[in-house]
Amino acid sequence: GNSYDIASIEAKWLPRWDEAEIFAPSDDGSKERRYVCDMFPYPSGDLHMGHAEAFALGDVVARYLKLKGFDVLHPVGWDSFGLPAENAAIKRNAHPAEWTYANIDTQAASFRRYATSVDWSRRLQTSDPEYYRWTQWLFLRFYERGLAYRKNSPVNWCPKDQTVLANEQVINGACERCGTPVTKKNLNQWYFKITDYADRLLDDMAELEGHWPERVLAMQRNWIGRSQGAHVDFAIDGMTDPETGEAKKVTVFTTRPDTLFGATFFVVAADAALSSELVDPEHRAALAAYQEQVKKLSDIERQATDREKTGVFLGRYAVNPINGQLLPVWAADYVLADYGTGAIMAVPAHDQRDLDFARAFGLPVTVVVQTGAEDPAETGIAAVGDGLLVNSGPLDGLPKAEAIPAAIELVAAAGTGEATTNFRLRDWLLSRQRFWGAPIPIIHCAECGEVPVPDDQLPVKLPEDLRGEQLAPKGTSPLASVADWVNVACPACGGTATRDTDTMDTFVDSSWYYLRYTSPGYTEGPFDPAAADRWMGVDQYVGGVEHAILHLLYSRFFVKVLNDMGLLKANEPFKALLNQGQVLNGGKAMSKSLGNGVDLSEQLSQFGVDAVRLTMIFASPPEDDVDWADVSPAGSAKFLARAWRLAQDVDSAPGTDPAAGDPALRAITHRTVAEAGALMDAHKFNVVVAKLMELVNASRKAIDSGPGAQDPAVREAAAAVAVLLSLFAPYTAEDMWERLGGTGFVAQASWPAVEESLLVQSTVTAVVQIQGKVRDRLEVPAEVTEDELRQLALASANVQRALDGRDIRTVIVRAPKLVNIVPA
Ligand code: ANZ
Ligand code: ZN
Repeated sequence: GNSYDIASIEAKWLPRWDEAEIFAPSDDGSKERRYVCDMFPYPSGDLHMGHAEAFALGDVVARYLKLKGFDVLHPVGWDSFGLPAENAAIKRNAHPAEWTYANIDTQAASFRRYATSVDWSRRLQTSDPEYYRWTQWLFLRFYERGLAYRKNSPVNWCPKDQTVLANEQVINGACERCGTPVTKKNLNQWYFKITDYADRLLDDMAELEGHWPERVLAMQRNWIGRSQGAHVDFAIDGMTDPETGEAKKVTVFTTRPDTLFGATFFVVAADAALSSELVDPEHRAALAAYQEQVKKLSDIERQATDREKTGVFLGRYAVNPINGQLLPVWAADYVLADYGTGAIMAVPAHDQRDLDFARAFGLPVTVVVQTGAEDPAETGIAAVGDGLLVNSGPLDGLPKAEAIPAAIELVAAAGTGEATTNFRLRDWLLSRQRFWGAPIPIIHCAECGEVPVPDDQLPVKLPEDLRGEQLAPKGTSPLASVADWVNVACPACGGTATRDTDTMDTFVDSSWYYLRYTSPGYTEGPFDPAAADRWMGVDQYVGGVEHAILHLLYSRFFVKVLNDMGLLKANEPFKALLNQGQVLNGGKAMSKSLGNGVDLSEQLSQFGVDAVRLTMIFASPPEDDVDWADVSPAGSAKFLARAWRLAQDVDSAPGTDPAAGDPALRAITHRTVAEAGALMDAHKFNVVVAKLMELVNASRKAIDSGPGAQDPAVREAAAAVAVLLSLFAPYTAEDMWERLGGTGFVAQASWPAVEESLLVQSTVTAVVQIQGKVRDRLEVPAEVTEDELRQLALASANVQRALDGRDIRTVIVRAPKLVNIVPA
């Protein structure tokens, strides 16, 4: 029919695409490869508006590269382990797999309907045993290399979810998932030694510069937090180390060894074992009480600069190695147990936190750098700037930059210190006391200790019969209660042993899924190294900025380890990263509590998939937020109908030579295609849509009041619209393509060829006057610059003749239309 009915167009094409499966890459080397990957979704409920935005963007990139002739890998999968599934299972007395796989089915159907150009044959789910077998295999390879280890230490504990959390999962002191304030608990936990890679994770960011959003790079840099400084040893007066028999030593980390002479007291982290070790009997009770208080605080709260300083004197004195001065030793919460050495020399004149503490407890303040600032003891403002050293013996007179190495040399010569680099990055805590994750493939044997599960016994599968209350958090993993799962023979000695009952953080699963996509059925390893080398790194990764730290850093770590293992040539997982903006409603993030959620499936039913996709893309540049209250999917649908009608109206035979067509429309078509290509490369997708709208208007005008529907230029324009539109609105474009007699599916078409001769800029007539009298008329490009036009005017034979050798006083240029020459 001749009316645009998107519902029937969708119903017509979806099954045909499904059947044709045109989005699998050939992977035969006949074309250059490109890998476009969307961050895979978590299967909670159906797809939402945020997914619609992200997947539209990834799909536009993938479809564009395919039209441009690349062999494109664009896969799909699900990040399907995790707490929400477990919580849902507890509530519904079900197994987490039931909820998970039902949601995946729902999302997969929506995904197909959304017309994403993905290769369904590579689909994966991280909770499939065939997948987590290899997650466990990777864990064991890390373990063999000493990159996975277990230690007892204070960890972030969510009292509600009854599980540990990585530092990255604690947001402003609260559990990322449920918002409950996080506490500390001493537990035996598994870690990945990501700190071994801190330097490389930082230095290799140079390769990503310009291809990743700068703010993401900045966040990673800050998270890794490399700082150069020194370790300096302080002896504790009157205390001997029982092990060495020598004086007890405590090492501090400082970035300002130049201020050693300004140290007036010494602080150890209240929650570090060290403070209990150092405290004298008289102050033990006070310390214990203080420690109880500190336990309740998050690291963020502890470091907040505006908090009142608290602490306890430990009854001891540390000896400053540079001048022998005795410094009172305090325990306080503003020093963190797991940063540096957990102990500091306090220099109140030049460090604000130390100054606040000194003022709270009446400790002395000694200025050692003359910064020009007023006395910190008076103003309460630490002098952090540059200056020359004073009160510092051999360092006096040196500027800070020279005093730092000089001070390090002094302590090094005395054997009491050395230069060092410190990182903020901590090892990755990966064990979770929860059920719905990959079990850690380790067996604990009283005789043999930790014994890896042999590779040929992988996967260590989750029991299938736990449900409901049996999964409820109890502080230990629910797996611990399944006796016939836990008790096994030791693979080494055959004696009775028990399985590790923790599961892995789901960020382990998502650290390598993009590698599995390159060879999803591979049975010899997590991925076929040859396939991974063909496709990696990902040319365009698309996903939310909420993953700026955790997921991206962990994936980068995994790739570097795999590279070191010789399994992978790539050194970085994602060559380019695009962070889509959020979809808001009324200027605010959609949320249940605000009641401003917009249901994706309702939008799709009301306006059609194409209109929703187009609206997402047209609303803003990809990185910017889209406010759904400000956009018009109805307007998008109207435009799509207009585009679609062009193809209906074309009235020339397929295959007619466009060269015979209207030159003006042809020029617009070819210019649009050329500009669209450049804009796509620059990720200005919204501007491409605007250009496309102009082309549709020009084509409509050509039909209605121009050369008419039989002109071959109209057919050419409509075909270009169909191909370009297929990036954003695949259903409408496909239907146009069919009507125009295109071969195959529009997604298999080529990006339209641009005839350079048609790109010649349009010209205008410039008038050249001498003293107001017209002397010449020049045909010049509409985009001519003032300089160019001046040159052209002065070079004109008519102008030269009229000037007749006279000097020129001034030339007034109004590009592109007028030049006025005033002779001397
Ligand atoms: C003396 C000093 C004097 C310091 C001065 C700073 C300024 P970044 O740059 O973040 O690495 N520090 C060391 N370990 C700490 C811990 N566990 N908890 C809290 N603070 C700690 O910071 C390094 C500086 O932070 C170190 O240098 C130390 O204070 C403090 F004018 O040493 B400084
Ligand atoms: Zn054993």
